[in-house]
Amino acid sequence: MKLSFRWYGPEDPVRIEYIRQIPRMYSIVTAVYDVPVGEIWSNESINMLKEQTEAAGLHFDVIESVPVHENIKLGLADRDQLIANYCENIRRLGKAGVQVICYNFMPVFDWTRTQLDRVLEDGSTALVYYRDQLEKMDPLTGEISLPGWDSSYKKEDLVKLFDQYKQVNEEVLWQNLEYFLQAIIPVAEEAGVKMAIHPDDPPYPIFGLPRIITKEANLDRLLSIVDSPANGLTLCTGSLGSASFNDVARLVDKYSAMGRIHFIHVRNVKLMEDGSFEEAAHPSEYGSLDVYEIMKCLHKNGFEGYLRPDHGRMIWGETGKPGYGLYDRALGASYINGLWEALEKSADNKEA
Ligand code: DNO
Repeated sequence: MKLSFRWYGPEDPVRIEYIRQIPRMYSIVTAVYDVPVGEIWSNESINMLKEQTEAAGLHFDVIESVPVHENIKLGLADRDQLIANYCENIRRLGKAGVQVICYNFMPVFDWTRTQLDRVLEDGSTALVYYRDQLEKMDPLTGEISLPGWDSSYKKEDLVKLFDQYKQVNEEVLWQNLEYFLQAIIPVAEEAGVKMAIHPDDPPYPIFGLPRIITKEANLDRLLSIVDSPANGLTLCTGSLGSASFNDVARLVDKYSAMGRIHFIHVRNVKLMEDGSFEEAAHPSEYGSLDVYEIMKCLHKNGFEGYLRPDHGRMIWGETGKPGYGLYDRALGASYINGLWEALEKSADNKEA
């Protein structure tokens, strides 16, 4: 397991030097943010990030994300050009030594929450998704956007996009994903890069938009579209775990045994009866996921991919990007390190 941490580049209030001080930290997870979605990343920007990362003593191995332009997801006429740009980004990143590229195929909205600063019992604040709040949200106002997203839309864009997506049901979205994968996976193979799709968060359609990277049958389908190690998963425990139909530990076991998890986001989530959920501190007892069991499955299957602690709460007075502060994510990393050491040592004991 290679421990990693998301860093939003020099603009991130969390300094890379601080990330380095987290025990066992190995790689940065970052992206080029100065280029609109769909365009080619300059070698200069890529190399600058690489240099900054390496100067801090960390690896530049994981990109999250190279975002997919909506016209690719919609299957519009200019998709071939956009896919060609995407392929060029894969090549450039491969050349810079990048091992894994995370991306998603969610129409319009990336991960979605209804409140970013819900005060929990201990005074920390967390991101939450409450059904009753969701029902009151109007996606067309342009007010829904999260500070961790790679892209955001203006009101006019949204009205147009919602209209265009009227033609795209789940099956059409699958076809568009298939078209995309058939084009990019051979390029990734050649560039020595592993593509790792992020599941939809939450893992079901919202605001009438289709979502397909949601559950086991669909993950199987995704992996079978191009049966290559370069076509893999970012297994996000919190995203898949925010629906009770997903048994996350079992999915981790299954796909890590197949060698198809290249990147895993570990966080805990507390599910409510009505399908609402709250993001929770990483340890198992705070949420609905058995994080020990998840780590055990990775360990048993000899997981050598990248793992990052995912969203944290805001604690100790920290302010910044909701979900992406330093402190609680660092606590998450330490907890994960502790579980991993225990797993390593108990395996040694069994062998002895
Ligand atoms: C949320 C993140 C996602 C993820 C994208 C991948 O915190 O995990 O925004 O980066 O879905 O493309």
